[in-house]
Amino acid sequence: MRRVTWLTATAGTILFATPAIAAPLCKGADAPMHVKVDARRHDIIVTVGPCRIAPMDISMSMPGMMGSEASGVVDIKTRFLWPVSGYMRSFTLTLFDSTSKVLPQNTMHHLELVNFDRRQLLYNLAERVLGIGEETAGAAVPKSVGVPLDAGTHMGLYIMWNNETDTDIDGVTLELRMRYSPANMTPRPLEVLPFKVDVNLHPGLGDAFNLAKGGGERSTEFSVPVGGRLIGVGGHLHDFGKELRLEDVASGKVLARVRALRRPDGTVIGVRHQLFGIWGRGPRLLPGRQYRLVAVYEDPKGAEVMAAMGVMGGIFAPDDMRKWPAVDKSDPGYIRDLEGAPLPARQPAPGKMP
Ligand SMILES: [Cu+2]
Repeated sequence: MRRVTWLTATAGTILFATPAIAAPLCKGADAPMHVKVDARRHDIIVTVGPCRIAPMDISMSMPGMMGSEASGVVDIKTRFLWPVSGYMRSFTLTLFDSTSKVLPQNTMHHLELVNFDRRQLLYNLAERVLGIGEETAGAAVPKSVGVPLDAGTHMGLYIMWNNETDTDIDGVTLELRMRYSPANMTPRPLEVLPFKVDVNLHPGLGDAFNLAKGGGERSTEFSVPVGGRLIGVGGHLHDFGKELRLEDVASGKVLARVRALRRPDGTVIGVRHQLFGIWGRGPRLLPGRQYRLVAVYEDPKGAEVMAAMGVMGGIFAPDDMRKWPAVDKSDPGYIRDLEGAPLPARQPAPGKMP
């Protein structure tokens, strides 16, 4: 508790002491960053800033597309070592201005907490422990569950700002507070890891796709290298998205379904989550069996659907953590996913996908 107070006070003092000097733009790996452990509360507090946030480059944004997905541009890519062994189980995100006043959540467009040392269940890509969008301020899982993380794990914090005004926002500090269960907790928490399937995965190049007039479906098939149970699913869809379905290929049975919250014109407000409970009836995924993710789109006005996306995310409890495949950091896809690929000078006109 004392350490937290000290941290806030220090940030405030520095900022008040230098009111005339603008904070740096904080590009790439170049951002002031601090990692603190509040051992009494079991909190890890990561702060980034103070940073100056430049107005968004309008030429980078495309209608219906998230800025980072369109351009591959991430403002901040800081790295740090995870400070303590345990099981992460909740987070809260707060943004402050130079006077320590809380800023609206949408000052940040997107944030990712990356674990470079562990791959994703389906892909040899760095694990995304957290993904926080403009509307997410926090989330938690019960104490009986947690994401295992060891002290010394190579972590990254990727941040994309969102400044829709035409002037700089100065002195912004981002605070990500994560609660963990200690490694020696008894009973030991159920180990859970992020689950992610993308219907159109192209690491570092963007996962958007187009659909014919009125919409349609896009799907992908996959298998899992280690069995386990899904204890919750959510998803990511763009405008005109209707639902994401996880199916067993052989039986055709729908194992999980998440629906978009839509306005009558088809614009998407959000995607509903489906929680199965920790010891509940969540679908069990078996190694060697084929599964299918289907993304469904429908435009009520019957226009072509441009720049759609379909990603199911969730929480996966593996049957045997020791069977989790090792990450290959030399794989070109792994590298490209983290670096992003430079865009060609001119975007080709979006055409129909086969
Ligand atoms: Cu998207």
